[in-house]
Amino acid sequence: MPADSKSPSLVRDLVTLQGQILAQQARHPEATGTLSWLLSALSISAKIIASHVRRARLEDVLGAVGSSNVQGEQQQKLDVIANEVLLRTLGRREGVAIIASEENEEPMILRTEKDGKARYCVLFDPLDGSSNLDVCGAVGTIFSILRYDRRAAHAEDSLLQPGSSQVAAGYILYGPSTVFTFTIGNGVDMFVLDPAIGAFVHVERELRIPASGKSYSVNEGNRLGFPAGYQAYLDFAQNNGYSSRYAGAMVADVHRTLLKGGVFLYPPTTKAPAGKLRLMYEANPMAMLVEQAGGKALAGPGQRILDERPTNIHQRTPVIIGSPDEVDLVIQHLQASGA
Ligand code: P6P
Repeated sequence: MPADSKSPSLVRDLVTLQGQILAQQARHPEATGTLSWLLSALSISAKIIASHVRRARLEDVLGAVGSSNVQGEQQQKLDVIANEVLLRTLGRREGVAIIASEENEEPMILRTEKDGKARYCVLFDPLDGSSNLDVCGAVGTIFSILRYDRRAAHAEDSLLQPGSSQVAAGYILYGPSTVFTFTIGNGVDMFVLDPAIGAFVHVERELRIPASGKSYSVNEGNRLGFPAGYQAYLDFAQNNGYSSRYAGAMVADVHRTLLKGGVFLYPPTTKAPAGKLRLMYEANPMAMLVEQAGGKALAGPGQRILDERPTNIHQRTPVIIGSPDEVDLVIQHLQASGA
């Protein structure tokens, strides 16, 4: 029965993630539903991971598991759990050909062109910013979806596509609430998990990032290792009343930048000359989201992140991402210093 004007507003206006996925599929008559199934697997994974994050201290799954991942970073127990959850839920979807995770050196080839319905590759960082867990800080999952390239000489070559080829991208932020933000290339939608009904409820439709915002987000502990142009930009920002906000988790910092405006930076440093953040499953998905919301995402002057042709699924890139006016200001300082 349709909700009428006397229904409680939640019922009247309730749009869930599942509903939005099906509504977007309905707008594409040629769609087979494979992408919808894939997105619903990500939604279920998000709910499971969120429940583990909420109960981490209680279930004593905090702290390092004693091993380290392909990045040489100490794996937190929840990294491993989140990785397993995603591998299992996505692995069951017949449309998924290949899965690549920050936590695994090699991609997992689940299906090939012989398996008829193998249509997509999914890359993800299962628990971005996981070191925040011990101090109850925000963490997140970042995902990127590419078409499986049946013509690729080797299955994993399907993964080495530029970010502009992404079919969909998004993140889940596990903070005071659990937020699911994604795009399939026609705008950005944001949902918040309502634990009372176990569904992600639509809260932002076709989200637009503010054109500007006097806020920058960078680890200033690395400042002395930044190229001169970045240091000149920080001098400019600090002399012009900018605020500094840094959560130490890309998902939290980019989420705030999307909603409030500003710029998130992870520059090259002397320790990490190519930057720290990974192109395929951190920078590319965030770049697609921010560009879809009207923002900019560059690795440096004239270097659009989504145009980068990858050579390795774990390669890193500098990141300058956020409001168009603010990204332009960073680039102006880099160009003025000859960076
Ligand atoms: P730093 C988390 O480890 C991460 O990969 C991103 O989520 C975050 O933006 C960055 O690294 C933080 O790095 O060097 O400031 O601790």
